Amino acid sequence: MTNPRSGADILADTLAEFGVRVVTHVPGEGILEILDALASRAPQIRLASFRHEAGMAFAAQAIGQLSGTPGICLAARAPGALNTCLALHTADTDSAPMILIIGQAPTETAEREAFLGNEFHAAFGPLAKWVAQIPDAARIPEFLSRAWHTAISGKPGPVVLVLPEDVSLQQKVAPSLCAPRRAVASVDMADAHAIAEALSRSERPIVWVGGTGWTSQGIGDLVKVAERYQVPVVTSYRRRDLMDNGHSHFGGEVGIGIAAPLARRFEAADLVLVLGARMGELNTFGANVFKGFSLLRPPKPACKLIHVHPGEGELNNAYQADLAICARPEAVLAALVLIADERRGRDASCTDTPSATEIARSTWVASTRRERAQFVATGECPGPVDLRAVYAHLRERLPDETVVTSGAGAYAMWPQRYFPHRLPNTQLGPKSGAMGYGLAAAIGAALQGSCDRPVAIAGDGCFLMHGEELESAVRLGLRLLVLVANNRAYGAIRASQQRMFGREVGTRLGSVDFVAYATSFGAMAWRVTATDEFAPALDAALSHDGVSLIELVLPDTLTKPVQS
Ligand SMILES: Cc1ncc(C[n+]2csc(CCOP(=O)(O)OP(=O)(O)O)c2C)c(N)n1
Ligand SMILES: [Mg+2]
Repeated sequence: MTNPRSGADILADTLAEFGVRVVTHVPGEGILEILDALASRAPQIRLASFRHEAGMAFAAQAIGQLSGTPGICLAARAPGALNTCLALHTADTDSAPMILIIGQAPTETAEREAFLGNEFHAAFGPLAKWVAQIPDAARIPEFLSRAWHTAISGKPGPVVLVLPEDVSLQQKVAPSLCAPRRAVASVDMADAHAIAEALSRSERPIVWVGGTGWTSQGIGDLVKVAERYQVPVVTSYRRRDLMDNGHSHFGGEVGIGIAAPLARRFEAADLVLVLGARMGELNTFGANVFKGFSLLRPPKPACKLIHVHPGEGELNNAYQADLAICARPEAVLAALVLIADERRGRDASCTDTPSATEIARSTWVASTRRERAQFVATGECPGPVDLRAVYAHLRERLPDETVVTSGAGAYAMWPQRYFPHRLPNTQLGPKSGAMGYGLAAAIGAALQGSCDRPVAIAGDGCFLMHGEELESAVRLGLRLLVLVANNRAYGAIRASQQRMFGREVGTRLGSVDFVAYATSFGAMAWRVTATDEFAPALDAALSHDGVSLIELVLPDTLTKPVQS
């Protein structure tokens, strides 16, 4: 464009040119010009105002994770901006692309301890992939393009752009740009053949998938690889949606709460092929131990380890892989499908008698599946509300594409065990362990249009960390459902205190009337005190064209499911 425009207009135009459809925010000093400019791009860009910066940033994180392109949020100067820290940390741990744009005090006040100012490089440097202050309105498209690329490339994550007020006001000529496409590292065919060979020679392999940005082609190829090579597939913590949990080759989920038989499978495995997953502490918890790096022994596990990840910084960290490949997992899966098809064509004329290795591998797949089926069919839930029945019924009633979110707490381990996912991008749960995430993430999913009615599952503690966003959801006219598992306690922490000290300190919570709380914001709400009250409450909640909440009244002592 050849006409001078204000910095705020250049930013709004560039976001529109990049295809951004939603910008979340809490208004305030430093971003008033930007909000005003964005308001004139409606309805192409929807501005969604939140009650708390954590809420708007969690929502942007969710949009980024679901869409694969950066979720965009706007925060006012220091107090607003600094409220987003946990959401940035969550975007980092969850590999979710997002861009936080912060209004900054005018440049003329630099180094004078400006009111509401902050040195954002120092504050956000450890949390974001890149923090940059834009010095000139003419360079806004350039900075946004680089921020976009940085957020989606390698291991996706959060980027922070700081825009001083005077730069928003500058009148400059700036270029028009399109959003940069993800630069995809492809895989060397020799490496792909080496992986195919390792899978074919293995008797007890595990394919472990994780990470974000998966294409539908990649999800389809994953199933083909599982079936053609006869391998069980497990997912990273809170990425159970990467494979249909009902598939004959789905073996479960690693991370906190891993099923004991699955952990034993890792001890017995002769090959672990990791595709897109991060091999940090969270994903390597052992069974019944709150401790990472137990699933596989660092730095060199007993089995052969092949690790594929698009971010080179994720490779050869705590674990040294026998083969470390910097590539998108989908590229490797596509190559493996190709190799399997070629082999099938070549071997078509030969007799189809399976080798001893192939028989061993099929037996391994079937027994992994049997153990998984047993894990989800067993266990008990004491008290008048049987959470097993609640989640079974919820699964039955919700469409497969429903996005289900959660935060942190013992309550989240019930859906983890008893609520299966069938489609990709239907699960959002913070790998950071951020309480208060679920409702805001569900709002993000609703704004993104990922499904008709996202469902947030929260504990009483977790929900009230950002329950105020119910008002945002009602005001924004969204359809969503919140389940609050109310045990009047920080139950997960109380359980740890009981285990470690034999007593509890500061983990008992007061009684809250969640139905009155929700209705005060304009939502509809129901209380469930016995299992058979859940189905009618859910019917009513799902027939409400707006925000619904169901409080599940649980025993004080109820925490996570007990592993058998
Ligand atoms: C923001 C934040 N603060 C503190 C914690 C520590 N923490 C983890 S779980 C938990 C209790 C969660 O309580 P609730 O949501 O009621 O679930 P419950 O464990 O009772 O099922 C706490 C305090 C955390 N993970 N995140
Ligand atoms: Mg609780």
